[in-house]
Amino acid sequence: SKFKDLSLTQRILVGMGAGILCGFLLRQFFPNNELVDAYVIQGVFHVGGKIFVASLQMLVVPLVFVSLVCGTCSLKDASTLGRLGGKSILLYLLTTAIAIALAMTAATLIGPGNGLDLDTAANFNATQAPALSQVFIDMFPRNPIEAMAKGNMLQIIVFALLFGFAMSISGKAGQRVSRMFEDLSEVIMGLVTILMNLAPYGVFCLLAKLFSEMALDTIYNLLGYFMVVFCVLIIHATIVYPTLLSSFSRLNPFIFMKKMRDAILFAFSTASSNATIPVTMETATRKLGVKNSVASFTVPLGATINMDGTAIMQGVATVFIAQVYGIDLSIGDFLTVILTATLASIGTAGVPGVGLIMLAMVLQQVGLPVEGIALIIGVDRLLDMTRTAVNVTGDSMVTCIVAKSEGKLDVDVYNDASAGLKEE
Ligand code: DAS
Repeated sequence: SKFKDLSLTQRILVGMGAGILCGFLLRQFFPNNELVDAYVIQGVFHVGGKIFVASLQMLVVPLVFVSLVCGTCSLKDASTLGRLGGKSILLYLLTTAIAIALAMTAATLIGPGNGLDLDTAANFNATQAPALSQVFIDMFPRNPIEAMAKGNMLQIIVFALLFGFAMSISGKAGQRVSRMFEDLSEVIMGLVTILMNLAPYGVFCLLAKLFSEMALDTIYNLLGYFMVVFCVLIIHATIVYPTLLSSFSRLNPFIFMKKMRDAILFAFSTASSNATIPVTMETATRKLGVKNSVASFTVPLGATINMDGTAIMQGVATVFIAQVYGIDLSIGDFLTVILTATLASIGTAGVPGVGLIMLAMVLQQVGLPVEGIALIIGVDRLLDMTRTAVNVTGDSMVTCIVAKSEGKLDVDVYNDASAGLKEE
């Protein structure tokens, strides 16, 4: 019963700590043990982790569609929507460009790839990320049910915006439907709260499996690359974001980071911004006081097009690979990487490992060997988890700035330390 008395965040941290410890112990005392591997690691941990992530992903489409329809319907006029869209997209692209510029500067100054002769034996089959023009064409769903079945976030966002706007101009019928959607939204948020209680067990399985299989020696001989990415991620989240948040919106960044803990832990454990959307939405609306009409738009949009953490990895990886292959990057190449990585993040969903797929597109743009990705795959999982936590933090930070600028952030709720906790 002591465990039950802990807050959700504390229970998640216990689950993570136990998972990491258990992973290390299994790796230490039962290395290459078929039974342990088959029944414990591939059995309990793998299945448990997959069920946990799937249960979160199960909520994403209904939650995003219903809350965005409600949000759009309550906006009433298209000009507010236009302003919301403009501000959030501009801030998302700006923070991503800052992130990648910071990353490339750090990697160039530190030079983690200089003088390294790593064997590039492993090869990497680069699956193409979509071209930007194709992304804009694909934003409009030919079949909204198909878009939902496939979880195509941008198509769901576009359909929900149109549907919600149509409701707001449909008089009585629209009002009746919107009341139903408001109730549906409440029920789905109730589902989120239920599933969040599964988190300690889910993150235990995810981390136990990860740390029972992680070959730490790959991190060792890629320590330079690993540390540069990790440090820039931490700097971006703890210096750039608080600076932007306090200068753009006068909100206390310490309160923000404290309230973001659950969403950050979920993003880190699942390495998926999309799977974390339910928690990010719950955090933004119930803990940070953001009105649903803003969060329902900026959170799913951010999870799809805003990936500052990913851009940081891509910036460092591009410079690192160029250094390993002894290729000099010109200023033009730097700008190309910044533009390509920022635009590449628009077309890809926030799921595990998508950063590497986009990196292939960036490397091709500057004529670097794509197989250079094989150099860094070994340490990508832990970096993916960390950069996903930064991606989600960036989405929420822009959400707060945009909401505050539109007068749709309840500052009393934001400053109330206990806001949103009673539901747990
Ligand atoms: N895991 C991706 C996300 O969910 C980020 C990445 O792959 O870089 O945001």
